[in-house]
Amino acid sequence: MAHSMPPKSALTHALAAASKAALQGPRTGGNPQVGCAILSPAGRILAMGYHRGAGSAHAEADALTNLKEDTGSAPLTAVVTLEPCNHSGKTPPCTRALIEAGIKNVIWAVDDPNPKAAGGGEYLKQQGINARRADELGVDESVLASARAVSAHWVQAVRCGRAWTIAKVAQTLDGYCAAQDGSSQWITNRLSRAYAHRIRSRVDVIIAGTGTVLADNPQLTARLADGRKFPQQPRPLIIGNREIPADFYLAGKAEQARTHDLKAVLESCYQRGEIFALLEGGPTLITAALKAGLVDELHVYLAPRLLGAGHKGIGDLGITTLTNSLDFSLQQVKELGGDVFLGLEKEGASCLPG
Ligand code: AOF
Ligand code: ZN
Repeated sequence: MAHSMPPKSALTHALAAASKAALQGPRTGGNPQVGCAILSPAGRILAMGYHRGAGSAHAEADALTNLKEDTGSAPLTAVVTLEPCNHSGKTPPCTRALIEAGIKNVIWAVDDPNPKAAGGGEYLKQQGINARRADELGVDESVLASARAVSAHWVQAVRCGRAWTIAKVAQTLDGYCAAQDGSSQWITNRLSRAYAHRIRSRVDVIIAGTGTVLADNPQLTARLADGRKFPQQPRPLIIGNREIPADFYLAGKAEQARTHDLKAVLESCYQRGEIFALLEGGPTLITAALKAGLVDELHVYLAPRLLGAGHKGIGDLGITTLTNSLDFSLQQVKELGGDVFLGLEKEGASCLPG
């Protein structure tokens, strides 16, 4: 039985607010970004909360802490971007916290794919709470889509058991990442490089092949133009068998996965709580990742120059006919001081069921 549910428009507004609040939490660190709004029976937002990362209060608990108004026995509603958890992990179950706080309606946008925490909705129903997923309630579709987008990468990482993988390619208009003599610093301009560093600060782990490490001696840190480091640094990881000389930046600083099994490496990243992996290069690693269907997101930095020959940014994918092309959908186009950035996501073929 519905306990005086707020009107649909108020639920839509609350879900939009919860999605916005969720994004205040950290993207990296293994836990999802989650936001929560507590509503009065009339649909007024009484409190907001969001999750501040692994080990800290969940969004629901944070919102309940922020609920200062004495609402007596009024039947309150919680609107959450993710299904409330039903487990004791680093924090106690949110289902119980919501019930104890006297919440009567619980609405969420996305089912929790984590088998350890899932089932919160069912449990709430068994306890007599009116627990419903937002799509059953006619909440505005575009607001629902934004709410799903908040945790979509985390959801896919949990379902696939591997990190969401971004591949980066910096190349000329004709697809070269280095000239015939191997010179490659710098194909793209300063603004492109600054943007790429910002992306580095938004991932958990940054992976480079031994070829690139030996050729470029990179630091794989996220830096501002003046050399200062972003507060959030990705973990550097080298993949491949070749030895890295002791006088290289990453020698002794980065772990080396002495394998070519990228899938296993991405699975072990997920196991240690890393949700976003950035494949920094080079072409061999990126090409192998594309061939293996492991690239979820592709970042292409296009410099307005031609080389006509040289080393391709992406190598032979073993595709011989157009119908077998690897297709992406365009998410973002950005002009960066004459360079063009394309942010793309893989079409279909994800490990999501259905
Ligand atoms: C979060 N924040 O706001 C919600 C989450 O180890 P724990 O106790 O922090 O539990 C993490 C799991 O709890 C997470 O994988 C997800 O399934 C669920 N919900 N997690 O980090 C939140 N509501
Ligand atoms: Zn929880």
